[in-house]
Amino acid sequence: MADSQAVRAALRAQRIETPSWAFGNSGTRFKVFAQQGVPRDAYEKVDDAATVHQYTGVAPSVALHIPWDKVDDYAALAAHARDRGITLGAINPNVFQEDDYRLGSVCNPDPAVRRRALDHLLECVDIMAATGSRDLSLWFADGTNYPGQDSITARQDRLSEALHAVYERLTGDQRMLLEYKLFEPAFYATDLPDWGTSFAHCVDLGPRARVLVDTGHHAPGTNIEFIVAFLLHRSRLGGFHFNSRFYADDDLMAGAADPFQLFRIMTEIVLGRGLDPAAGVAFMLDQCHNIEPKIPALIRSVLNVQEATAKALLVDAEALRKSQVDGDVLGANEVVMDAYNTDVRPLLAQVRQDMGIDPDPIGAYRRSGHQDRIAAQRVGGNAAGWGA
Ligand code: AOS
Ligand code: ZN
Ligand code: ZN
Ligand code: ZN
Repeated sequence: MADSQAVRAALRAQRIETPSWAFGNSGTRFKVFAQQGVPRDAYEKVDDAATVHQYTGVAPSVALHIPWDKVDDYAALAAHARDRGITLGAINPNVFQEDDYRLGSVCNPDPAVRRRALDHLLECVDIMAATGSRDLSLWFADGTNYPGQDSITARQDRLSEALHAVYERLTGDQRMLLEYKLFEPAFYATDLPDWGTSFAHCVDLGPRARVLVDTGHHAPGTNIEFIVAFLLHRSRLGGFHFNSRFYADDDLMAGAADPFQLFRIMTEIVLGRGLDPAAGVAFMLDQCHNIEPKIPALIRSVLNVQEATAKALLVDAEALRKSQVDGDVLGANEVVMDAYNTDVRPLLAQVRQDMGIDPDPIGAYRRSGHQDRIAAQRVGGNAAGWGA
């Protein structure tokens, strides 16, 4: 059994970043359902992220999306975040929501469109300097819908050119996280469809470029923990977009559909020392809450990641190693399953008490009356960007 003091210290030190867009109204291509009390601007999204941190103690930063969170003064927004006890996290550029991008952004056959997309990416690097963000999270909707529509390799070259131009702008501790996604919105060939493509570009670029694993972006049946272990081992795992899926990029609450998968991922992280800040793995959520209230849904998601982490920390690494060396297949599997089958809720309640927060974050949030207050105060909340 892992040392319980060390387990508790690791859980207190964990950091999970919330996405600003999860606080706004969202939906599907069929309907955006407006909820009461949603933020009206980036400042109120920061407030909501601070509320999630207040109740969980382990969500001290919020990722921004540009231009959904566009403000005149990013340093002022960063100061507002500091006042509320959090910081601004990853910057997510948007090169998918303009008419110009019908045939792609940085992979578009038209050089003028590529230039426009690149300018936005560079603008986001400037914003990182003002917000104090370390990570630029890049996700491209680029791809093609039909065989023959465009040259697959020419598009790879255009992508590489843009990535190099951005990479050269990074300074200090700034990094580039390159996200991949199997399909959607492109349905024939996505330009960054999988971790291998992303990894190849990152290796070309240099050590500041790392792969971003969004758990919802794989083919059904993909062994995500293998990808995680491989990338971590090569110092190319930049971070996660945690969320849950049944079918594709469903963006439901992390750990909702398959808590065992989340545990398996976190087990590879723990065994590969990926929780150590020196490993440089950013633990972020990428979700949208279309039918459930957003703040408690994000609290729930943070707790789900925390529970998976706690179970992963309980894996007896020494016993596991011994079983592996002995070729004891059943014994090794039992070590992992023993940890998974442990009820970690009492342990986490203790960790929260140690941190001076309520041991029951969801209950405490409900009892606080906060949801009713924001519903009364905030009238006319904005869509996160979808269907706006
Ligand atoms: C899109 O599918 C990706 O998951 C993006 O990371 C993200 O959801 C989008 O950039 C929202 O900002
Ligand atoms: Zn994502
Ligand atoms: Zn996604
Ligand atoms: Zn997703």
